Amino acid sequence: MAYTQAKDLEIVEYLLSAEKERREVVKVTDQYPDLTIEQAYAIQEQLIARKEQEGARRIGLKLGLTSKPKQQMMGVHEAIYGYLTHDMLALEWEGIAFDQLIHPKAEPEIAFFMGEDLQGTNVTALDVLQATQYVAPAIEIIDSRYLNFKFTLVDVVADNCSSAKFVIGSKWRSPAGLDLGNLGMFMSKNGAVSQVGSSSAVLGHPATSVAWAVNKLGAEGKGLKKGDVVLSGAISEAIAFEAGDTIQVQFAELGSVSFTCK
Ligand code: OOG
Repeated sequence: MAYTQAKDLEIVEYLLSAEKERREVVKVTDQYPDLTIEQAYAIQEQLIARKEQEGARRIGLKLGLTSKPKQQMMGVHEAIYGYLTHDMLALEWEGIAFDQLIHPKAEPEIAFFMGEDLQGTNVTALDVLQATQYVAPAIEIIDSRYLNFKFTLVDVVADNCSSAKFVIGSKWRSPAGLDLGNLGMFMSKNGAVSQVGSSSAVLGHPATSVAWAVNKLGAEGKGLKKGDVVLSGAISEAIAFEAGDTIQVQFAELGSVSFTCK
């Protein structure tokens, strides 16, 4: 079927109902193969606007596909971004309820807390670091609404980049004095190490990843606001988890973050 803008709200409802009813759905491009990336971002924006109508508040941004292996896996050369809303933030000690999710996976990330507004189209990693008040260890829980977690770049953008939940560790640090471009980390599941990596996997430096997103937003006349949180992108492969599993991410210098799935 040919895509027209008139289909946007239908697609938004399709994705939102999959999320609410916790079921996988066939990807959007199966029905609209001609959907473009720009149209997918427009759908994402309407999806978030719809959540805002239902009481959600935007609290920041998340980056995706920021590592070369993940881009190669998808056959793309670009990162993607989506929005974080207040209801995605899970507290470390509360845990994550499995029965609210479809087929969740955990990713190790570095979170940035903005100490200043940041907007523009020539923003550098250094600008990002100067506008960042704190960085902290984080775990993003992605939960694609698509069947078997399989999709094209366009599909995942429309689905707000698989965003579902995130957990932030309690140790927040100023980025000054940290070698944020090369922090070692490991992610374990139930005490067994599953992934090992370095923050350099995120476009060479997580601040480069945040700068990329700011420049993308800047081209749309948008930007980050003081107080926003930004998840800068996965450092390693995502790992699947189920009820009863505990996931922990331990960073050099930044400390650790963990959650248990109930
Ligand atoms: C897309 C989102 C991936 C990341 O940090 O790479 C992502 C996916 O579902 O794989 O959040």
